[in-house]
Amino acid sequence: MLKVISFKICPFVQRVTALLEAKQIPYQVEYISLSDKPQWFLEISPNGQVPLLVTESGSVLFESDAIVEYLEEAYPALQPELGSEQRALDRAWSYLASKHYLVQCSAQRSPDSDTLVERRAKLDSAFSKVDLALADCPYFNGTALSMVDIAWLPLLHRAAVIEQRSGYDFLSGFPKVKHWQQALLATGLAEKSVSADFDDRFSEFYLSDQTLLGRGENCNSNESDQACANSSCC
Ligand SMILES: N[C@@H](CCC(=O)N[C@@H](CS)C(=O)NCC(=O)O)C(=O)O
Repeated sequence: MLKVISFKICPFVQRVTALLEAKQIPYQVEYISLSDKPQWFLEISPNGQVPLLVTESGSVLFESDAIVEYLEEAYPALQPELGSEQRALDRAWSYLASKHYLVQCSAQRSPDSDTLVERRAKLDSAFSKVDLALADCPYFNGTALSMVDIAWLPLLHRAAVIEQRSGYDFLSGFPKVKHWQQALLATGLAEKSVSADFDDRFSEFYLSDQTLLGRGENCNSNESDQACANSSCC
């Protein structure tokens, strides 16, 4: 059986597990601590990072882009009918998502509002581009789930957890992305592709009292909307 070496709140891992779930490919998960990487992991991971995918033949694949391409080629494709151009476009839109995983991580960890505004601007530029590219269909390529949906899922899932737990909406101003987020969450792939304690582990790290969002001092949270409307903070 395939095995994924994982860290619980890693978005690059979630892209891989979401694809495995979407394709209904059985797999095992082994979690490691990134602050105390086990020796066996360092020996098999060329970049010292998760995710790793151990294939049925025992090869160790690394780099999430390479892993999802392998899964798309080696197992029945999500959209087998796509031509080369569309596949290239899908890879490019997927790249726009994964390039922003760490941007989102750092925005979520913002210690103060100036930092959040600055980091959010980078995320907004990606969300605004994809908002323009989305049609009125539930998923990126229409009614069938695509590789692009899988790549954006970690960003949209994290935005949902942040909104649910802090009231702050990273997707405000992007109505089509918001619809897309709801359609993707409705598939159940977000929960299935993370551990049962994901929301708590994620919140412990991103919504601690060291972060602006964790302290509830942000300006578009539900609780602070009224206060912010009456002050110069936003
Ligand atoms: N380019 C890598 C990035 C993966 C990555 O950044 N993983 C993080 C966790 S989210 C990691 O393993 N960090 C540990 C480290 O860099 O030492 C990929 O796409 O797989």
